[in-house]
Amino acid sequence: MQNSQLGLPIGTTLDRFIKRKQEDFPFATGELSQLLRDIALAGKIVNREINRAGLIGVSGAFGVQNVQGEEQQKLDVIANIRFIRALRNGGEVCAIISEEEEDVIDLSNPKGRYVVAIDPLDGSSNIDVNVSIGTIFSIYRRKSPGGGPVSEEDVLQKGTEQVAAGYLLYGSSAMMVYTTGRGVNGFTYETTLGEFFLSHQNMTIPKTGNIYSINDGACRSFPSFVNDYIDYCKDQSYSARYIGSLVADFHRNLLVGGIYIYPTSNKAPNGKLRLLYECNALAFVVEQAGGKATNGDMRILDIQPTELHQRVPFFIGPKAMVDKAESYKKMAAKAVAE
Ligand code: P6P
Repeated sequence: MQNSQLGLPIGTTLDRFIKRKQEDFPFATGELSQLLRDIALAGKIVNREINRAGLIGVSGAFGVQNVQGEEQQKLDVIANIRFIRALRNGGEVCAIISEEEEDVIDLSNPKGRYVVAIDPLDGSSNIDVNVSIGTIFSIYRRKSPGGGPVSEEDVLQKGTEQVAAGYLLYGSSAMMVYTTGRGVNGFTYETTLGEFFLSHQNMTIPKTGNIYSINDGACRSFPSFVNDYIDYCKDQSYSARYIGSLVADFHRNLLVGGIYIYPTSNKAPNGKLRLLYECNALAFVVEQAGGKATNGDMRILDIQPTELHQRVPFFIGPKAMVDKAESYKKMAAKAVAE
């Protein structure tokens, strides 16, 4: 073995990266850095629970439906508790919007400058079949003056107001991917050291791709333009890849190029995915990686939320692929107008 191979650098930890990037923000006071660390810590804990779910009796349904009318899995509840506790104890957050909570959680923290919208465990129906799942988070600044209760203006903010966003992926390896508006970076969890290490620096989505991700089983009730686009993908011999776990599907498409679509359907007249704690975060990440995210008509980040658990149709991927899908909507509208 050459000397040069002895003591190879182990790379940059998430903590060191956050601190280094904080220096890019001259007026940063370290609170956002601490908040990102709090999220990473909760992610480590949830990852541990997921990895041993089958052994400690926390797989399977919890036996309660959440506000969405979806069957809560035990790990949904555990992840929700873990992230709320980490954010509350971290002291940087004044309010939390969670998929698993009907109302905003006001932490009554006068010092909390940030609002966090989170899907604690997305894709949890896949837990028992050992398919990758994830956590999705958005971070906003509090708008109203500190000290009083949080207000609607703090909670229903456009995606353009995000100061940071990202996801944790509990997959073949656990990862944390996030942006603070200056590019996207990915960190892989080294379990023996209990640290996230920088593994994917300045992530950019390919200009195009040959993967399309959509639940084709629902195509009978898709808008016609969506089926026209799916036919186009088939004519191009694209690959259909759909795991049924948004974070896993998005992460793959971010790395190799592909479009993910959750359109309106009979079962989901406004689409299924939630604007505040699923779509806005991934839209921020994909735009920072050079991609695009719309509801089929307008930029996701420009949508003014009107309710906490608002759903939107979701088209996300390389700009060229999203534009192509939208061109079929425009053609369909033109045909109707003529
Ligand atoms: P369907 C999981 O419930 C989720 O929110 C996403 O992770 C996933 O992409 C989608 O729903 C799957 O929904 O209707 O295709 O089963």
